[in-house]
Amino acid sequence: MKRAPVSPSFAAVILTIVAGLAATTLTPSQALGQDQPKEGRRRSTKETKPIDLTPAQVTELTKLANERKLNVDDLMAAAKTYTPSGRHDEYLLFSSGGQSGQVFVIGVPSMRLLRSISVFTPESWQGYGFAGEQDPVREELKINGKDVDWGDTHHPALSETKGDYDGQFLFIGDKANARMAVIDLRDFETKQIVKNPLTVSDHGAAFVTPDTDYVFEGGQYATVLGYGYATPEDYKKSYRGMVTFWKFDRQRGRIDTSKSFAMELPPYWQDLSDAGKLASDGLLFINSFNVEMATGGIEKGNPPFEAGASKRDTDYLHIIDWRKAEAAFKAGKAEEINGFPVLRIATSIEDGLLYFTPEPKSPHGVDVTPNGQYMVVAGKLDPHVTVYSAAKVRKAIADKKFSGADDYGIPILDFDSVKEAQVELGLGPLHTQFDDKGYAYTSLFLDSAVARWSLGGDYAKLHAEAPWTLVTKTPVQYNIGHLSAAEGDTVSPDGKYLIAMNKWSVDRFFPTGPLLPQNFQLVDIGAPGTTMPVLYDSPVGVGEPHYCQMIKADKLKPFTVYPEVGWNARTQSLDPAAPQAGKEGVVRDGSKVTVNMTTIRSHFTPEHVMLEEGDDVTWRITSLETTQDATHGFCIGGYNINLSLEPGEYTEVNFTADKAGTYPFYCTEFCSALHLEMMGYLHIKPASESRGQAPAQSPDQSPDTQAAAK
Ligand code: K7E
Ligand code: CUA
Repeated sequence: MKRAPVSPSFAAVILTIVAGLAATTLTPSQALGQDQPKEGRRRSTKETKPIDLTPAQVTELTKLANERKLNVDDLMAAAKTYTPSGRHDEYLLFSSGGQSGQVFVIGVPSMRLLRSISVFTPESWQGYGFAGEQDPVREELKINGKDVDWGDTHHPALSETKGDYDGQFLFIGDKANARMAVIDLRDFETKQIVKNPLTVSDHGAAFVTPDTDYVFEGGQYATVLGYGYATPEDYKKSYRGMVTFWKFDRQRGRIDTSKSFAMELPPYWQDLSDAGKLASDGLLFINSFNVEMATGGIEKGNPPFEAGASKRDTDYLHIIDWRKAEAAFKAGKAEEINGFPVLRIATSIEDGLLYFTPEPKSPHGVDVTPNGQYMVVAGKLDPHVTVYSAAKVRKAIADKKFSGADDYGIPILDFDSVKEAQVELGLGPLHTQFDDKGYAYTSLFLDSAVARWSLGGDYAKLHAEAPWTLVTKTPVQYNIGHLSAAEGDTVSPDGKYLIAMNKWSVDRFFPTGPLLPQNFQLVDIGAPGTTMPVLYDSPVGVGEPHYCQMIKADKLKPFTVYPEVGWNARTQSLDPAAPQAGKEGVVRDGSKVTVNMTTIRSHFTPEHVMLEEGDDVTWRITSLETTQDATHGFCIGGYNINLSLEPGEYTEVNFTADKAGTYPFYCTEFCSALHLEMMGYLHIKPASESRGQAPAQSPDQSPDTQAAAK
């Protein structure tokens, strides 16, 4: 093989670099990269003065656009979304991660993925669930003693103060396993997972009350509450739905299960939910379908669930007075099921906690307008959205305007007495969001479109259109599920941007085999009227997200490094057990061994750890780093251990040293120029040697003879 000659210019560059290095004496910390990067290196020093394109630049831009086959709309879209290096996004999107069990954080308008937050699925980059055999994450993920190491995340809920996002916490439900997670937005990490003791799966989770007093979790598929058993023949009698009110302790940043309770509901399939606010404060709305109580059985010649559950023209919108329910719970009116307090249906009727009203037809989303005056229900099989008035609901309850009661005796509010409007939008309406101009936006699954329509009442003065009318539709690609406008489910939406969360991407991207990514489309909703263009397609190839929420980025105040060296991220406090610099070492108490380790670029202390086979090991590591982004990893091969040690963080690992040998451990983040040298050895002395014998290595166990035997 012939070697390409080095060009004279390349040689010159190398000579210059070498000469430069020789002329500069690097300090040890420079050599290790421990100094903070210079300001100029950290932030773009890009020109931000107003521009005025010269004719030559216009010509150049036009040429470029034509070469890349971009039209004027494309250029405008690029200008609205392109985010120069070093510039931060205006909004953050917290998206459910569907079957990945995670949450994704995405910048808007750039649509750049900023990070994934591990929630229900162990994930090695974050060291989530890889801290040895008793990792508290893995323990928390167990259900009835089984490892359930994944989730189906659907609905993230940012914590709210007075109905507005406050940027402190994020909650998300696991539909597959009826769990709720609490994420602390100081470090974007999951702090708590609670398992619902009543039901197997859920769907109306997570939603919060306007001050985040409660995070509620509505069910979906009815079961026998508390993991009971009954055949389909006993469906009406034994199966039940539920909604659980998880009490949130903001001070501790945890759900307080001892102050949480649930309400028993009929075995309709409860679906999406929303908490009332302002005009509807104190109420909670939950959709349902399958009020037919179909039990399927296609294998016996019965109509399948999908047909049986769609027979009737209306289902029931559940209206719950959660403050009254809280009072009933505090008054001791709940009964325990599987150790969890539940308000029975009879109590709900007696105390006036629960009312129904008809809603057409197999509804999906219920969404409360920013002023709290209206609830918008989208019926999957109805081309309309139905708008209910909170004032009319309250009046109908007070006046006992009932059209009857359901099979369980729950009063049904007369539809015409609570209905405000019905707006025809198109096929397959699912979910609704709002902006600051008096418009609502509804996703149309079957039409593959986002519908903009005008609200009435107090909103009518904000826009030029007649109230309660369709204004325009923008096609999206394809089969949109949820949508999310900037702060579009709060008391003060921002408008500007909307995300269409499309289930199918079909031809939008290069096909990645038969499994294709989802397509998040950024839609410009800044201009009123009929202009509502799609600006950008962003593939999401890591799970099927359902809902996402978009928060103004400046509301978040995350740590850039942990506040103190030795910080325990699980407790969000300085941990007294964290090893300190100068006090590293191995402490032995019989076969219980504690390794006290610190780390800073580019070494671990100690570098050799001597253990004995069978030792019960507690390995504690403190990162002494205080520099932003100076993250180290720590892995031990063969022991399923990997940590992410962010600056200042302390973590503990537990395992049994049951396989003797000499194991390199190393840093798994490329942290510095001498990252590859950032390693050490774990020596686990065989038990036989400890007993003073020679290692029992028979010749036929050597790798060579094993290979020869094959
Ligand atoms: Cu419509 Cu789970 Cu909110 Cu999916 S759900 S789309
Ligand atoms: Cu620390 Cu690489």
